[in-house]
Amino acid sequence: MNPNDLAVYFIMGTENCETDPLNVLEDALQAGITMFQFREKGPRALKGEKYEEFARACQRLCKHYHVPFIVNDDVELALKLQADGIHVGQKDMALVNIREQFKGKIIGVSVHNEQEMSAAVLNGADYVGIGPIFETTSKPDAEPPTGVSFIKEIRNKYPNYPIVAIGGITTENSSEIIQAGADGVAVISAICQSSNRRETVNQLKIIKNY
Ligand code: TZP
Ligand code: MG
Repeated sequence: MNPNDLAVYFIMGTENCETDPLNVLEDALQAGITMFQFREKGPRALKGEKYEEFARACQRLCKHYHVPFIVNDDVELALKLQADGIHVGQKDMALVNIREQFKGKIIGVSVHNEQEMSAAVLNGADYVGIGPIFETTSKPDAEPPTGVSFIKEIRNKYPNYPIVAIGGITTENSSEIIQAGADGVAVISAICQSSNRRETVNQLKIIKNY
């Protein structure tokens, strides 16, 4: 995959939005996000037909703006919709099984330590999401924050691997994240809760200067 696609990776589900989620997504796409992850989770998550309809509507928007549409966790939905890719955590379906079913698609994996990182690389992930880097309020069961030093460690070991950092990333700390070696930032609240998404996305999109 092109690591530049990870520059501003927006993740969202209805639970993350105070206004119409499709408006939030379109706003974010217009503002210039480079990748989108459909992550419909939590107590208010849509189910059944409504869930699939919402996913298809998000996918249509992403197609219109030529932004990759990635599905979180749900292998069945990703295959049914022929999404551009899938993102899985450590507790989701094993990477080796997923690769078989997603030939030519993007596969992302969340990693929290070096062991998980080397397993992800070995098993053919196209990119890794590392974090949470900072405290986050968007994922109640998140692991403890690693701090930016973890990005540096991983980048030193894997100089060319596509890495996106996640967890508590804001317009104030995104430059620190990129300087530490990440290809981009994955965010929920920074964009969902922004009152000026164009400005937010511009500020999150740091040009790599190394
Ligand atoms: N995985 C690790 S932290 C996180 C996920 C999905 C939530 C990130 O949300 P925010 O609001 O950008 O901290
Ligand atoms: Mg998961």
